[in-house]
Amino acid sequence: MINEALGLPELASEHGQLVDQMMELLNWFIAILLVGWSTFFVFCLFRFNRKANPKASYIGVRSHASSHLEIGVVLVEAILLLGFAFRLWGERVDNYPTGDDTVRVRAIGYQFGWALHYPGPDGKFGEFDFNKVSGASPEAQIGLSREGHGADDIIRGQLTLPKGRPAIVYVTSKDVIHNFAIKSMRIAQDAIPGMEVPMWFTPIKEGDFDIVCGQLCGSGHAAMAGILTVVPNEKFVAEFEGGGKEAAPAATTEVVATVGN
Ligand SMILES: [Cu+2]
Repeated sequence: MINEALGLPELASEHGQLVDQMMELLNWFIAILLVGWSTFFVFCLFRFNRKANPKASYIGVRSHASSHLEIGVVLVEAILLLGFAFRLWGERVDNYPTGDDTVRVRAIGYQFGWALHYPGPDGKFGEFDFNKVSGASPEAQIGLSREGHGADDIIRGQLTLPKGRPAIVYVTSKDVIHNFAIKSMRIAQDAIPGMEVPMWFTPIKEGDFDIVCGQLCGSGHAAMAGILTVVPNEKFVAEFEGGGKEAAPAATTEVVATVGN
């Protein structure tokens, strides 16, 4: 209820329900704290004003009510952390997708955009060649080599994923720290140069969802907005996995890569 009032983007991933539940609880908890402490503050303004207390008390409060309140707050926070946050985290870590239907994509952040790198029909990512790096296109940004496994790789400026299949996005950066954030999937991961960190989720709704850069990364930070398009599986297989045909050896595979947005 509070989530909707705060304008949380549409939920479109399998695990997102748990994230929303936790946010809903936290928002209620914070709302109660806000009302409680604000009321107490206003009460103090009147109860301890100069007129009611012409002479200052050097002893102060003797009741332990505030300590008990504080202990209560700590307890509720411990329940939130141990009961909900840890459970959510445990579920995330335990459910790392390993099945054959898992989609694998690399997301490389650069100033200022994202290159989405699909392994193509052979299911294997190509290598990189530093001599090919330039700013001409998302493909040139990462300097993909078209030799070997890279021959059939597909590079896009936007992300496309199939509905209902677990997806692992390996997030990294070419230059500074970015953050690959897809709010509707309730997921975000820092893109750190030199590290490739997997983040995974299962889209459960077709449609277009916003991707943003979640780390202030320079003057073009706001331009790093992208779109995740969730499509039916058949469409994804036809476009990114060679139509489900047996992968041909890389050397003879036709180059199906398209460049740009
Ligand atoms: Cu960025």
